[in-house]
Amino acid sequence: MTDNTPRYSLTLLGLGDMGTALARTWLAAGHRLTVWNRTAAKAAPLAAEGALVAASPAEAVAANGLVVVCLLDDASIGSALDGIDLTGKDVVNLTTGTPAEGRARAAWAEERGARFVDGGIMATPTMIGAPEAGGYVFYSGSRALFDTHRAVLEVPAGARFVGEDAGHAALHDVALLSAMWGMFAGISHAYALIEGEDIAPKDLAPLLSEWLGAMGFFVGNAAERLTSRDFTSGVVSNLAMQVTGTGTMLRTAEEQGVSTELISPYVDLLRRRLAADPDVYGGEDTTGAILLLKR
Ligand code: FVH
Repeated sequence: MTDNTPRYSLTLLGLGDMGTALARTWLAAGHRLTVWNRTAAKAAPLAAEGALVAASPAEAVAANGLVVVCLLDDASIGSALDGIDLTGKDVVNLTTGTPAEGRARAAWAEERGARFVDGGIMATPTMIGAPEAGGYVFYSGSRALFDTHRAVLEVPAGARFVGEDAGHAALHDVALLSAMWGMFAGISHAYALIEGEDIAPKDLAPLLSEWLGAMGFFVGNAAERLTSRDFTSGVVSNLAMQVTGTGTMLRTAEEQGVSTELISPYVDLLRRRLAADPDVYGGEDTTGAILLLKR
C-alpha cells in the first residue's frame, strides 16, 4: 500500500478456507479488518497478521459500516446474524446460495435498514489475491453499495456487477458451476472408457483438452440460436445424425463395461427432441433441446 492508497475499514464474518483467504488479502493490502468466526481459534493466525478479532457477530457488525459475510450456507447467515442490529450497514454476502436465497437475503437486509449486495465467488481460495489466476466475483443487488465499496471488494479478486436483481449473482454463479459439472461428467466418462486399456490417461489428457477447447464454440453458437430462435440455419451437425451417433456412444460404453449414467440424461433429451417430430427437428442442431429442460 502506498501513502496515497485509501485505507478501508471492514468486517468479515466467516473464517473458513475462503474467508481466511479473503481476510489475508485485505490485511496484506493494509486495510483495517475486523473478523469474527464461530470457532474462535481460526481467528488467531489472522490476529497475528493484524486483524482485529471480535468476540461476537454483534461486536463485529458494530465495528464497521461494511460487513462481508462468507459462511457455509444461507442457514448459517441466519444463525450468525438474526437478531443483530444492521441499521445503516452495507452487507455483502459472499456465501454461495440460490437466486431465491439471494433475493430473500436482500429483503431481509432491507427490512433491517441495511443495503445489500449478493456475491458469487468464481474462484477457489488459492485464486484469491492472485489476479493472474483469473478468479472473480459476481455481484448483484444495490448498485449504490457496489459503487461505494468497489475498490475494497476488488482487492481479493475481480468484481463483475450483473444487475440490481439480488438473485442474479447466484444465478450467474450456479449457471457457470452447472456447466462445469456437465464438463466434469463428460471428462469422467471419457476416462472411464479407457480404464484398463493400453491408453494412458496422461496421453488422452491433451487430446481431451484440445477437443473441449475446439467444441467451446457451442457456448456462443447456442446463445445466438436461443436469441434468434433459429435452430436450423447453417447446421452442419444435424440432430438426426447426432441421435444416431448417441447409439454408438452407448454401445461403446456397453462394450467397455462402463455405466452410461453420466451421459444417458443428455442422450435421452436429444432423442426426445427428435422424436417429437423428426421432420421438424431432425435438421436442427442440439440447441433446440434446451427448450425441453424448462418446466
Ligand atoms: N472453498 C471453495 O473452494 C469455494 C469457492 C467458491 C465459493 N465457496 C463458498 O464460500 C463459502 C465459504 O466457503 P469455505 O470454503 O470458507 O467453507 P468452510 O471452510 O467450510 O467454512 C465455512 C464457514 O462457515 C462457518 N459456519 C458454518 N456453519 C455456521 C453456523 N451455523 N453459524 C456460524 N458460522 C457457521 C464456519 O465456522 P466454523 O465451522 O469455523 O465455526 C466457517 O467459518 C461457502 O458458501 C462456499 O460455497 C467456497
